[in-house]
Amino acid sequence: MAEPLVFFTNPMSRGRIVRWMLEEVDQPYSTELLDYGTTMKSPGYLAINPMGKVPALKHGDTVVTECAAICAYLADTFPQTQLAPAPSDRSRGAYYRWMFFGAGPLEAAVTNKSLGFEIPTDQFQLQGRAGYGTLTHVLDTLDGALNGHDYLAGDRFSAADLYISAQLGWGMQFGTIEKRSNFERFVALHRGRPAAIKATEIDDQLVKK
Ligand SMILES: N[C@@H](CCC(=O)N[C@@H](CS)C(=O)NCC(=O)O)C(=O)O
Repeated sequence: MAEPLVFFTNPMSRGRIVRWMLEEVDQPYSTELLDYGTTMKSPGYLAINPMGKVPALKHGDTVVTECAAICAYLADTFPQTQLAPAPSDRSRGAYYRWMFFGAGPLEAAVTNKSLGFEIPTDQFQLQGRAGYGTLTHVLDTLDGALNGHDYLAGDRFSAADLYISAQLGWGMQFGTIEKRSNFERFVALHRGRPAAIKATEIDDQLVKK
């Protein structure tokens, strides 16, 4: 019998990324809703994620936290979905590259901007020490990768497209990422997928409750 998938989230969180991925893999899962500051910091949940943050995924006895890791885990656990290039496929390199770029430089640069902290473009020493350089460098790099391309790894949709398009979409919506034509095209393309639409509907309904 298949081991149960349990998804810990709050509908107003990065958990939306994982909900989209869960809908892509199309396996049954149950959702445990957690509230900020209360159940998210309860001893029971801290035993699952000592960070007291969502999202988290439990698959049988396996716990995975961090959006990118959960997406990668689901893609590898359900290879029939073809949401990650196979290990023997050379586009696995690009897949890793952009998954880690999203979880590292992009996430850090955008979070810092949302907190009102940006590395000045004339502070070359600081740029050298910060893994992301500047937000502009990060966005220019992504813009270049997306220019003329619908997919970041190979010629089909992967978890890297999901993860990066979710981040770009949110960033542009909340004003932490400037709107650029390549970003808008990429986000519109992938967020129009049936699984993305369904995931958004589920979380929007949960927010209304
Ligand atoms: N690096 C984590 C970030 C998780 C995170 O910061 N989640 C926020 C919601 S978007 C959270 O749970 N905040 C509650 C808190 O820290 O108390 C990931 O990628 O999953």
